[in-house]
Amino acid sequence: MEHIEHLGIAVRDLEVSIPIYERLLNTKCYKREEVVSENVITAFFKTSNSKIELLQATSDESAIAKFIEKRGEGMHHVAYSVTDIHAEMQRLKKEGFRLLNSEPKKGADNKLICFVHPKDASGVLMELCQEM
Ligand code: CMX
Repeated sequence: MEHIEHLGIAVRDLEVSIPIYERLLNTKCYKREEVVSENVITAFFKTSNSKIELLQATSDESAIAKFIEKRGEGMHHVAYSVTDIHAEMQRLKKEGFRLLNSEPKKGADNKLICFVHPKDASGVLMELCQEM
């Protein structure tokens, strides 16, 4: 695990939340991207050395829709940058962490990603991400 690559925030409506984050961070959203496989649309913000990903569900089946229904809008996941996602997945598996996907999948912003169950990380959904 290298550094926090981004923080993921679940929102109901990007049209509402993007302007809020633009005013809050004093920077424009630099990218919007739909991840069809995850049923989400994402919007990204960068500050000097940090990145925020807003996530809006595109269907009721989305993890984001379920999360918001249960817990409301807010912090959804913490993503760590890794150089070798396969090696890191192997290591975490050996350490007894439950991985939520058995193979890395393609995420937003040119990343290969894998999630670790929040119940194994003190209530925080963790994401590994490797630059593609
Ligand atoms: N952070 C912390 N806890 C979470 C959570 C989250 N993001 N999502 C769910 N939980 C908690 C629930 O509150 C619940 O806790 P309790 O049992 O104490 O109530 C527990 O985890 C199980 O949740 P659930 O609602 O019964 O199970 P779900 O079917 O919602 O699955 C999870 C939860 C994490 C396994 C599922 O959301 C998942 O596989 N997530 C990974 C994929 C994902 O999140 N994709 C969207 C983002 C994509 C992207 O970044 O591009």
